[in-house]
Amino acid sequence: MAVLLCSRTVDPEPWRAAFRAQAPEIDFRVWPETGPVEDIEFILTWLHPPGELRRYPRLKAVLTLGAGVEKLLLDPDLPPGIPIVRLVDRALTAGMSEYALLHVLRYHRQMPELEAMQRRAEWIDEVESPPAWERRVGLLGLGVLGGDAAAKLAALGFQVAGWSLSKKSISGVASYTGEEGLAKLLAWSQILVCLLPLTSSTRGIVNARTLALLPRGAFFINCARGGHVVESDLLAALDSGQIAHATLDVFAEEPLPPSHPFWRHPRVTVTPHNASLTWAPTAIEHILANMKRHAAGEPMSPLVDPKREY
Ligand code: NDP
Ligand code: OXD
Repeated sequence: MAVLLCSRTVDPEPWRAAFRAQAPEIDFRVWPETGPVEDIEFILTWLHPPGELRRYPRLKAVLTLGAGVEKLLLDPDLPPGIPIVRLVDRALTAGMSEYALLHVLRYHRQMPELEAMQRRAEWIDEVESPPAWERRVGLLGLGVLGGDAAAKLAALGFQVAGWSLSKKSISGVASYTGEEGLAKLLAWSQILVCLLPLTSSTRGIVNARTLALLPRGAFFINCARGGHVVESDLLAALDSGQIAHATLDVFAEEPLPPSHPFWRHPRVTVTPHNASLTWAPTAIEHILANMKRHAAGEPMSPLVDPKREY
């Protein structure tokens, strides 16, 4: 039995080290040096060459090395009937919550304004921020990442609500579903954080219509995918003051082209798709646990449903 890391972009060394440290008995291989293809039972993948995953006759599962699967699902030649397991990595989850908290707190404490005051060497007495419990934070997506961020924001004292397909029960977090729920959540949210997967239902969900539903002067944080946002609509909303400021980690085109207006917009913070990254030493725990589950005849988790697209 062998495990193959198959990616055009992932540095194999942290994975080699993690397998050596935590599962030295496993024959760990790195594409394109696959060895005999019939040995490969599990493939770890991120941006694999399309069609490649069909070459392995004894493949038991494909395990992703990232949370988003929209690019994986674009491969028209995925091996039929082979389960795809999405990554859940406690370091990735913790890192994403740090990003959400960092930028929510930055808006809550009016840092963009304070930074502008510093640039002008301007001292204004008593710039006041309301207490956290007066601030309403909405999350699009209450899954592994959105759910953790929501719980931590609630623990800080913010009013928190989220939107998902199924109703959630997270302490201190109101749960909305459906089109009506989305409209209610948007009308309520002073700070909106996007942590949805990119699917045909969520592509372009942040657009002129939905941005107009937010309270005037709302803040927007996108740490999910660039495809969730109609960028020209967001720019118009920033320019009209409907959106006071946006923090964007992900873009329709990555790397963000040097001429893109987001780079220099006075009310946009850009980060280079590093809101949170997979951390091999912890991610391997989830991968090994799923391999053990498979060996014990138990279901692996979370399974990607290609029809649902996440
Ligand atoms: P999950 O699958 O755990 O959560 C997705 C959430 O979105 C769930 O709550 C789901 O609802 C909800 N959802 C999906 N479709 C809809 C819909 N049509 N309407 C309403 N709600 C919907 O994903 P993760 O939390 O692990 O990851 C979220 C995304 O974060 C990833 O897909 C990826 O794109 C992005 N990401 C970005 C990173 C970065 O560095 N910028 C790093 C890692 C991830 P339900 O719970 O009912 O299924
Ligand atoms: C992911 C990402 O989906 O890094 O894991 O964007």
